[in-house]
Amino acid sequence: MHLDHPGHSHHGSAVGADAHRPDGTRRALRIGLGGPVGSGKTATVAALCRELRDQLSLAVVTNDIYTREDAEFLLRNAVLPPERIQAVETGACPHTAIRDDISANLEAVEDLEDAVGPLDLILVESGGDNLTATFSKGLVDAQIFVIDVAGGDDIPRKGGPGVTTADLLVINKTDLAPYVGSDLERMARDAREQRGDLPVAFTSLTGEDGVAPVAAWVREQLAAWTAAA
Ligand SMILES: Nc1nc2c(ncn2[C@@H]2O[C@H](COP(=O)(O)OP(=O)(O)O)[C@@H](O)[C@H]2O)c(=O)[nH]1
Ligand SMILES: [Mg+2]
Repeated sequence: MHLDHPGHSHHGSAVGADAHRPDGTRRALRIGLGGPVGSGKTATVAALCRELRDQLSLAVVTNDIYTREDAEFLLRNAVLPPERIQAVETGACPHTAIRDDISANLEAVEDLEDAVGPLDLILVESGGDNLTATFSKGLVDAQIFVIDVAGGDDIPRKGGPGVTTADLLVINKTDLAPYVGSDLERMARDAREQRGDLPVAFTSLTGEDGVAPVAAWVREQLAAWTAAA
């Protein structure tokens, strides 16, 4: 339990919101993925879909500023059938669409549940922003913040709400650490200092099964969600 992070349930897990739809059926667990542009959010979503789609009923919402590029990448790579992927175009401010005016995202989530539900899990990828973008708790039940080692190994030390409060911090592209001179030990130490007991996963999505630690965390969240419902 993390007493310094309100909103955490008594199960030692991030999820704790109302697990039911108005008609009494259990709704999907919603997990947000935020973080700077290029850190590997879409790659993480794609890898999670491949890892989980055989056991779970999944859908994805993407947020792009003016395009549908992330959704198109997921479609091109056939990680899910097209009817399970919805794109929200956010205009100039991607953080607004996941934090302040979440109506378009909520509509996308609800449309997916109506169209292809019942769903176990909906992944919502943010449009990519700076280090301050976090999801409204009205939109997602838990959030992952994705940074990468090539963005500089001082990012965990600099903190910010994403790094400090996300339910899971993913530090991606560990395969690049030797080339960009990033010190993974130092990143782990700094992250621990900022986050206390909140978990951190180091990933490299170029490797076989590189998303495994994130998938394991998602499965834990889902188990807690199902137990609560
Ligand atoms: N070397 C390496 N490249 C990665 C990794 N994960 C993602 N990438 C690449 O980084 C670029 C940006 O990834 P993307 O998922 O689109 O980032 P997003 O903007 O956060 O959604 C793409 O070219 C990916 O192929 C990784 O673990 N290692
Ligand atoms: Mg993306």
